Amino acid sequence: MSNPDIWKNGEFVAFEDATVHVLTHALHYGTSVFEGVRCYNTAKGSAIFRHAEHMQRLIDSARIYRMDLGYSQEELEQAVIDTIVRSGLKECYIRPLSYRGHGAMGVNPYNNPVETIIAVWKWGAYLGPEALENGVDVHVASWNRMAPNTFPSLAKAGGNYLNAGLVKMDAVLSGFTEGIMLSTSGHVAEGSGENLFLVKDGKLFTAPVSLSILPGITRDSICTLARDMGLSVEEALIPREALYIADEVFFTGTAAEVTPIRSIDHHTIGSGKRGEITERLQSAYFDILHNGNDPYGWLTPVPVG
Ligand code: PPE
Repeated sequence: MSNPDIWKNGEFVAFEDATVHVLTHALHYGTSVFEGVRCYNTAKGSAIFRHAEHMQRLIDSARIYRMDLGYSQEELEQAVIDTIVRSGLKECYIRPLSYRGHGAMGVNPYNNPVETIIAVWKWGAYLGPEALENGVDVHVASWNRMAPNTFPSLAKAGGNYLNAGLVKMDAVLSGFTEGIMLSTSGHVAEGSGENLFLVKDGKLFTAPVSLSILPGITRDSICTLARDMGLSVEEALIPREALYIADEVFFTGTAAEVTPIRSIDHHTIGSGKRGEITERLQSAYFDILHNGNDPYGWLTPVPVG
């Protein structure tokens, strides 16, 4: 099957034709904002997980960077649905991206048109096929998360991922699956493409948004699921060494879903197996995504196929 058509500035173009000029502003200065969303082939039909929240975050990211997308949230939501339907994919990863195109060179982003594309593709388990069950081996990254008031972390911007890419390359070169970033204050922040939760004595802890993390939509979903199970969830300043003595640690993200962490800096976490609370939260999360049980109204049906 050929690659799905890409939605670009309101029209569909063939995958091969969805190109940009080499003087595209975003290539030179990182001036793009994007989203990562998943559509699941649930037992009740294809559905996008937390579609409105993702499109709202795209709009917020654009607002922070003074980019006028030229589309309403409803139009963007519909464009995503149309792109999926056209692809025929019952299940896919969705990548909306808005960027400063080709206009005037120089740092000043004004005078470069804002372009928007939506691409979809099949994307399996982000951190490896066995990661969801067996967990991943990670280390604490030598690169920190950006300092507050440098790069806005509430914007999911292309430029932020230069930092994430350094973290990921270091991890891979050292034989780990992922790196955990500390904040500039030395507290546990998040992974290169995931938020992080720690479980200690039956309670969940995760970094506050003020540590320059991306406010993850999966993070928010897991907080809700955990609280509704009667578990305590606290946003806290987590010291690095608390990771080593945690009972359970796991990543959350659209791509990574809920991935257990098996070891950190060669310290085995808990028993070295997926923890009980991690497993309960994973099951609750997948019950929505796989079985289509949706008590929170988090699924948007997509009439595909
Ligand atoms: N932190 C970062 C830095 C991040 O990139 C993501 C998502 C998250 C946390 C989790 O956010 P959310 O998806 O809303 O729960 N990372 C996206 C991109 C991954 C990629 O390699 O590309 C994703 O998971 O879609």
